[in-house]
Parts: sequence; structure tokens; C-alpha cells
Amino acid sequence: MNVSILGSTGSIGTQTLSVIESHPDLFNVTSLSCGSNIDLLETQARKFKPDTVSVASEKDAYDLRSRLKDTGIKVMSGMDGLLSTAADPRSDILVTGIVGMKGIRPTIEAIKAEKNIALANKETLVCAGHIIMPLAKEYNAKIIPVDSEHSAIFQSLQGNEDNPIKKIILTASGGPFAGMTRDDLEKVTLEDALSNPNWKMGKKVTVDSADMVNKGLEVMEAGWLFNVRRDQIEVAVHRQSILHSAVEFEDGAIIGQMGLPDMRLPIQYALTYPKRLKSPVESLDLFKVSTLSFTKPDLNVFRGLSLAFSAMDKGGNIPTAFNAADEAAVGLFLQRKIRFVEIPELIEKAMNDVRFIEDPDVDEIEETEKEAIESVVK
Ligand code: MN3
Repeated sequence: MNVSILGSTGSIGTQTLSVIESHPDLFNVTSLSCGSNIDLLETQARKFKPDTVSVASEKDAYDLRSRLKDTGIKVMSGMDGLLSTAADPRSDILVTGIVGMKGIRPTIEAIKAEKNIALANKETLVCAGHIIMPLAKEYNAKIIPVDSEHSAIFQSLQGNEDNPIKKIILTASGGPFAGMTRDDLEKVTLEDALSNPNWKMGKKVTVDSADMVNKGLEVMEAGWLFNVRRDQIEVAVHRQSILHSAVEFEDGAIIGQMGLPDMRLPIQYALTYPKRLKSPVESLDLFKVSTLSFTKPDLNVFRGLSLAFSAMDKGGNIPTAFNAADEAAVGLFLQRKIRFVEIPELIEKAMNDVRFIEDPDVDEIEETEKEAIESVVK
């Protein structure tokens, strides 16, 4: 199977390549793209020998072209590079490990080129689910979720495609601040927010996990992926991160997927679906875990999650405003320019500030992104 990866030097990208490496006879890498980590991209290119690689800036591309000139690998840049990675004529599946709304257009291109999508870019469905889902149906492209929760739900649905979902139980580790009050949150620092006890992820996702905005994005994503309403999605704080999410069916059966928290399992499943192959992931010892706990998140403390539910209710371009404002606000927080508790405040402000568009196309989604960012930074 031929694989292309958007975001090959990030957390999902590097773990995807580690899965690919463990099955050398099964996978072949045809194109890789990243933002600006050209040192790692060069190493990956030499190891996996793709036809093309692509980076964000033309300056980096120029540099990388001279470094890779002995290899014959084509080096591209910018949105053109992302689009050609996505629509790579040789690839069968595109892994969208890129962070941000720049993942939307390449995903659309890949679907139109009839690739399957191993979806790890949250923004694609949060902002453009109304475009992506019908398009995937039209081009018969499979969208296989990589995110651990959505993968767990997807896995739980196998063999149950015709059975209606009663509800989805979306689990959340709760991050470093689970159980805290609003007053506690007032005092947390950047260092506190960057210490997720269970999952190793990029900085933006780690902050999003700490304030549960990430869970909010996942709620919206789940709505599109599994065609469920907001009242069919229940978020459960599950500190052990062992049950990765579950589905309840009409008869009351709850089917879920358990395992140690290791992204290589959902990544591999997305690549080998519907097959399950050997993996380097450690076995879960239930006796060691012994107890699993589930609590309801406090929506008054974790405002980001309640704002996500309201963005889902409003629909149109409001989820885009939610997402873009969060991205901008987290950026400010990472630069120590705002406090942690200001992130949801700025998201709410942007959701109110943007012009409402009922059924936005990609241009309008991008305009909304700009409006939301302006609302946050001004
Ligand atoms: Mn997740």
C-alpha cells in the first residue's frame, strides 16, 4: 500500500512512519510534507525514499532541494506542495497529520482523487464536515479516523453498520486539570498546561486537552463522522485513558475499544483497516490497571467544552470561528501573552464577532478564520 503523509515531522506523522517501518513489506511511502522541520524531513526522505517531499516555505524548499539533490526526490512548497502530496497519483491513502485549517483543501483534493483518508486533522471535519462528508460519499473515499477516540468508535461500529447508534461515549483523559475549580484554573501556568499525564502530543493539542477544547473539537468531529446529534454524544472523563471511547446501541449494549494509550494502534488500524496486524504496542494488563473510573466533566469549569456544544448547535461557520479563535488564543497563551482562562473567553468573543454564514464554502471558511483571528488578537 502506498501512503502519503501531510505533517510527517509532527507527532502523528512520526508515529505513522514508525508503524510503516514495522511493516516494511506492506507499505511504501510516496510523498511526505511538513512545515519547517527540514532536518527531520531530510532524514525521513533518505530513509523512506518518497517521490516528492514538500515544505511550507519556498526558502526551505530551496535549501532542501540542494541537500537532496543526490536522491532525485522532487521538493515542493506551500499550498501547491500540500495539494500535490494529497493528490499524489501513486498513493492509496493520505494520512492528514497536519495541524490547522490548511488541512482542509488538501483533504478535499485527496478525496476528489479517490484516495482514502486516514484522518488526523481535526479542522477538516470541524470546519468543513458539511463539505467533506458528502464529497467522500460521492467519490467513494473512505474516511478512517486516526484520533484515538474516533478510531475506538469506528472500531466499535465494525459489523454494526446497519444498527442505529443510541449514543456515543467519548472519553477524555481530563488532562492535568481534571477536578479543578474555576478558581484553580485562574492560577495555572503554561508549564502546568503542557504536562499531559497520559498522552504525548504536540503543544497546541496538549493545551487544547488541558482546557478540554480538544474534546469539544472531537465532539463536533464525531457528529460528522458518525452522523449523531449533540444529545447523542456523552463526554466522560476517564483518567486512566484505557477505554478509548464506546458506542451504545439500541439494545443497551455498549461496545468500546480498550488498550494502553498509544497512537500507533489507531494509526496502524487506519492503514490496515479492516485487518488487524501485529503491532509494537504493548499489551494492556487489566490486572495492573485494576480500576477504571468515569466522571462527568464540569462544563462550568471547562468552558471550552460547553462552547463547543453551542458551536455545534449553531452550525454553519461558527465551529470554524471556535476553532480559529482557539488556535489564535493558544498561540498567545504559548507566548505567555494571555492567561489560560482567557482562551475560552476569546473563543466565545470570536463566536459572537464573526458574521454568521449558514452553509460556508471553503473560501468563506477561510474568511471566517481571518475574522475570528482578528477578533482574538485585537
Ligand atoms: Mn483524541
